[in-house]
Amino acid sequence: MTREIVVGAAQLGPIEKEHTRRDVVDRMLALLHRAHGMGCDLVVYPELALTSFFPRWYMEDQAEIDAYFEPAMPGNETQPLFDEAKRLGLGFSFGYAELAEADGETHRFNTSILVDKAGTIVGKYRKIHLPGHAENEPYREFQHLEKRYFEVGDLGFGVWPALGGNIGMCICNDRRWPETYRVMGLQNVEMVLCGYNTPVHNPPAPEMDNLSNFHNHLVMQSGAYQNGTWVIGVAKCGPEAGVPMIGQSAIIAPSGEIVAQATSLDDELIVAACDLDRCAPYKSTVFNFAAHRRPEHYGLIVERTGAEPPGSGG
Ligand code: CDV
Repeated sequence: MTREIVVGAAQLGPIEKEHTRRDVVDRMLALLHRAHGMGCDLVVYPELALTSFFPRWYMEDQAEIDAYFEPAMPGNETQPLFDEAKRLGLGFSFGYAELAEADGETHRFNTSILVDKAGTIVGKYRKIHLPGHAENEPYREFQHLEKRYFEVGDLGFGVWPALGGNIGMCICNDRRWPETYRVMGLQNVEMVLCGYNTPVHNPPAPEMDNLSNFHNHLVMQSGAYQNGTWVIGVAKCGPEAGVPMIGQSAIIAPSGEIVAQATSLDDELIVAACDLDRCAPYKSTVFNFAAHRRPEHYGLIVERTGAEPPGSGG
């Protein structure tokens, strides 16, 4: 018997400032229903799925900023998604801006959750690789202020037993870093869920703009193959607030091959039956970590030269 998870990658098109949570949840429910009709077990939505990608705007007023955050999950607006997914027997995952209270202090994270078929949140991840900058940079056509609005995630890259497999999460920029997949690979991950908001244009490095789609797939396909895992990459895409963002959401097999890919820049569901047993041949041969990986010989402890790499980030 195969260990199969039928996955729906639920790409979202643009969400504008004036769209309410209710508007967005209605769109997510429409994709959920389509996924149910196609026999899905799990529906994966993008990073910061509930609102427009607000780090593109410089804001100083904390109340204005906090209007993009969720103080509770589920909250009033997201409860219908939890209820309907549970009624239909579907697991799901999505990203949101999390307002968390701990030890009398307020924290803000770029977060994603994994919800099982019973409607229970079984996994939470807080984005670690926050791209962009913390201060207004007026030279940019649009800002990327994740470093202003979020703290670095404090939960590590977890892997959870769920839906019959080992499932991990990362968020957008995390997918560009090999450590992301490897840390989960070392925990025997079989499926990595990754939502993203990626503008076509990168203000500090415009010469890379025409490679945006290529780099998106390059990193996820490499991460899948090098760790023998499925990777589900899901975009929020299209011209949002006038900023074009890439789509090409993809379901990627442990071979590194793309088995399903979105073709629009709008709300779209792509579906694939993901056999988790396709991970084992990679994990037990080419990427058998115990047999072949030699971290003790990698020379990780090096004397610092004092030279810092050029540039301050993207
Ligand atoms: N949301 C993101 O993390 N976006 C980055 C952009 C800024 C490059 C990404 O890596 O896609």
